[in-house]
Amino acid sequence: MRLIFANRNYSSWSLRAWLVPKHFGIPFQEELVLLSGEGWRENIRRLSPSGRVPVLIDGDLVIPETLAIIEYLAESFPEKAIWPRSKADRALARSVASEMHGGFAALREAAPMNLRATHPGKVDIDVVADDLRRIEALWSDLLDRSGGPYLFGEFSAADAMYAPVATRIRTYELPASDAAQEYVEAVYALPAFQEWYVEAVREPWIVEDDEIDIMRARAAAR
Ligand SMILES: N[C@@H](CCC(=O)N[C@@H](CS)C(=O)NCC(=O)O)C(=O)O
Repeated sequence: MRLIFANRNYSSWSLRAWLVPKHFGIPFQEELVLLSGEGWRENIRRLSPSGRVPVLIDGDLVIPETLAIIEYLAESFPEKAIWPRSKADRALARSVASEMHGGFAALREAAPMNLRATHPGKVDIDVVADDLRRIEALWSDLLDRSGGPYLFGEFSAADAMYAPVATRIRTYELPASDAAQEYVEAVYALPAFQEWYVEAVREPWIVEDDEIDIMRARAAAR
């Protein structure tokens, strides 16, 4: 099984899909593609029918889309609690994972994942306030219910989906309650996350569209 993913520093969907097999000890080959440089889009298109990564390749099967990759892994390795064990928790975990997948566009656009950077005060909080409010409420309900440290107690696919949000809170020093900060720390403390992070901060490539200083300069020039 091969997982093709993009720049560890910037690619939030890649991080989500990678954390699951890595945390659950599922063997897979890793293949990095870049989101910059000549011909990068064509290169991804050659490997992924959607032209996007992550993409999981298992024999003849080529699966793009993060949630589909996670479901495929969960079905292939039912002995691993990729989704929580209880039916009610599984329903809630899938619900918040879908909410992440389809939502929070303002936060994703205004605060791109950038693991190696520290950019306090550069995100317009008014733009992301609604998304942050909902994420805080969702995290706090689930953490109260489970007792933490992860959304359903043990780390699950739901946490993989929200890990990039945790990094945005840290990178941009977004306002967050104590409980949310504690959750951010739990994400950073996960050994699989650390493995990704250590590699991410060493990457030399710059993706201009995901650099907030460049985004702000472009917006100011408009
Ligand atoms: N809906 C896709 C989104 C994947 C996605 O947008 N990936 C970005 C990298 S984080 C990408 O491939 N971008 C390439 C492009 O936009 O051309 C998923 O869930 O996997």
